[in-house]
Amino acid sequence: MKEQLLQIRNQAMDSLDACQTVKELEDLRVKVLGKKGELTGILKQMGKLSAEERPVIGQLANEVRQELEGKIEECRAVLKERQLAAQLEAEQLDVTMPGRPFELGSMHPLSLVLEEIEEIFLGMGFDIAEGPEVEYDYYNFEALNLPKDHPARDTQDTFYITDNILLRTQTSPVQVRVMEKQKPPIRVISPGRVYRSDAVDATHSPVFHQIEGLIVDKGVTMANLKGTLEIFAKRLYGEDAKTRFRPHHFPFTEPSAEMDTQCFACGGKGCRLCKGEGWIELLGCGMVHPKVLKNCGIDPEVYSGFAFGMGLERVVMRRFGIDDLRLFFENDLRFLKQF
Ligand code: 2NM
Repeated sequence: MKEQLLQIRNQAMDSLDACQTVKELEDLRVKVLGKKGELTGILKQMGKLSAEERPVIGQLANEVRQELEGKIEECRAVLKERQLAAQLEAEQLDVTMPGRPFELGSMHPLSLVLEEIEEIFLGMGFDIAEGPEVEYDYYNFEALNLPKDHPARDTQDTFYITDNILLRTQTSPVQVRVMEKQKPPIRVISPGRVYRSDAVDATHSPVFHQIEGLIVDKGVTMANLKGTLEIFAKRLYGEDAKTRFRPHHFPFTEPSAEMDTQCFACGGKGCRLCKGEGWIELLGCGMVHPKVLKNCGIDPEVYSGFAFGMGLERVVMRRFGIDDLRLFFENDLRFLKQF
């Protein structure tokens, strides 16, 4: 029996050294030390032994068990470590690999100049107001003193959605909404997309951008209008910028005017850029018509105001020497990357 025990021990020791995985090791442990294992098999035969032999063999069996258990745990630790090392090797990340390349975008030229203009007016105490692009006929025309038979309401210019709903042709409806909601003093600009049913060419697009402005308070005069817009022109084009006002007509203002800036290319002598005029139109403006104030719930006997409006595209085209409006809307990266 002693021989058997030693043989089990020696065989198990050899098999242990050959184990490659934790699973193999566990199988071996069950085979030798488990409830139905080799060592247990020996112990079950202890009854056959004499009273003298029994404690000797018993002690030996315990020693073999302890020795094997110790060795198994040793092996288990080594194998676990080896397994972890192999896993870490297999899942290694190469942190020196180059990342996926990406391209940095740039501001659209319209946004670039719009932000600049917004900053100028914010600096003069204006707020920025926004409103719907799909608008009621009332806000786009009626409230602004454009009667039903006015040529600017012609279906040739306006995209109608239903009889009384349309795509706004200007951003003034935003200002009508501000005047309805807010008591004077009012000082807002309203930048945004507007729509006109025009065929596309180098100077026309069915969608373009306007910036309109409005001040309403007690005692606002034409002098305030001129002063404010002259300062705006100087902030936009430099302190040397020269301006002039010409009489004009808009249904929503009375009196009305257009403001020109002296051509910066020729200094007013007349050139290709200003078409020989020496001046370039920048914006339309005027004192808000009393009927418009009244339509918006503001008493024209107490309050007065001035308003103005300009097209963003033309300002940006002049700034960067862009000769075709379509470039703004075609999203050609060769164009956009230049800004
Ligand atoms: C322009 C020219 C002149 C204008 C008028 C108003 C409102 F809502 F107050 F009546 N907003 N914008 C206006 C006046 C716009 O654009 C060329």
